[in-house]
Amino acid sequence: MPRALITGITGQDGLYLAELLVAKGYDVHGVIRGQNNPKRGLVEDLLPDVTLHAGDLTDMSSLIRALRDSDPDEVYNLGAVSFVAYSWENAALTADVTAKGVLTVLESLRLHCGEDPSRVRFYQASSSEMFGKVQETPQHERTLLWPRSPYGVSKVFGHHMTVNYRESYGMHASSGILFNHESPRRGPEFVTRKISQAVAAISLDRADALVLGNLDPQRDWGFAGDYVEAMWLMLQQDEPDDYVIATGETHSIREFVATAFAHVGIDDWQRYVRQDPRFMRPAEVDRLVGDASKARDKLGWKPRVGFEELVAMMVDADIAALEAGW
Ligand code: NDP
Ligand code: GDR
Repeated sequence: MPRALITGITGQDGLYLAELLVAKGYDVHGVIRGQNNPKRGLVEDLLPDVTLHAGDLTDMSSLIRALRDSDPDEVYNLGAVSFVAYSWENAALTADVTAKGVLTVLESLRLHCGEDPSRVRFYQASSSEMFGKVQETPQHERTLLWPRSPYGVSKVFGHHMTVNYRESYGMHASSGILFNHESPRRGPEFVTRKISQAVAAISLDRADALVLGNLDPQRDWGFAGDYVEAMWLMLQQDEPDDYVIATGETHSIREFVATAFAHVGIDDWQRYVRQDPRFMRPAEVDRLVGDASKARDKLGWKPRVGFEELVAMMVDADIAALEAGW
């Protein structure tokens, strides 16, 4: 039975990845932080066979213990301060967790592996935010990185460290440069979930406004369930490598809003939407669209869920949750 250790198991991707690995017959372990993490119950209910280890990306000894106790074949580093807007308010914390945390995991793993550095395979959750002020379109694995936020800068550090540990020590370390991926499990601070929750509430007459920031940015949005499969595929390759994971389609926030309202039969969505400078960012990433042809050719990966299906899935899930009184 293969064993996997996941950091960030309480997050959107951690939950989908853990489900995928359990379904594939893995013995799954997760790192959980905090003395009374409110998401522990969620993980335990959803994934009763998963073993949780107390740990934090800023605490190396906790990671060494988690590695020793789980003895994994594969490590997926998904833990991060992942909300871009928050990263300006907490830049140093973001650097500690999202940047230096990657080095801490890599170094713990290198020590854990001893004589055979490629014994445990490693996945780093890199991001399309590294492309930031994009230097070419669509973005691919060799596109110049130009991050626009403390989060993006931190992800660039983690990405280069992963490549560096692969090149320096021969570790089987791969980096997935994932474009935005969403789901009904997306945190409510991210724009897609904020929209789906508000549209669901408005459609049930339980709210009358949706307050957003900039409606012009464009994102390449896919479904998180599809994207965790790409993470797993990367670690099944003989050679470690870096891969862009994306749909190749881009839509503006405005289009996401219009599609979500249209799904509940509201065409005059403008009457519900207000803009507030509070949600504008000091530097914006205007337009992202990824070229995932390397992943398609080498991993045989392609996305299954399209844009409209994704929007409908999220709005429907939020309507169901409201109706069920969750
Ligand atoms: P989430 O924000 O949903 O999850 C983040 C996870 O990181 C949570 O489990 C959180 O734990 C954990 N975490 C935060 N701080 C620490 C810490 N100090 N020590 C240990 N764990 C910590 O993110 P997603 O699931 O959406 O994303 C997963 C990864 O992929 C992240 O690294 C993100 O930056 C990256 N990424 C995400 C994309 C997306 O579109 N979703 C696209 C590209 C990259 P807790 O519950 O305790 O807060
Ligand atoms: P992003 O996701 O920054 O792309 O990072 P987010 O959903 O937060 O923002 C997307 C775009 O929407 C604009 N926007 C708003 N955003 C939020 N959160 N709230 C608003 O009210 C709002 N109004 C407009 C933003 O300005 C931005 O342009 C996500 C995270 O998951 C990262 O961890 C990951 O690396 C990247 O995706 C790829």
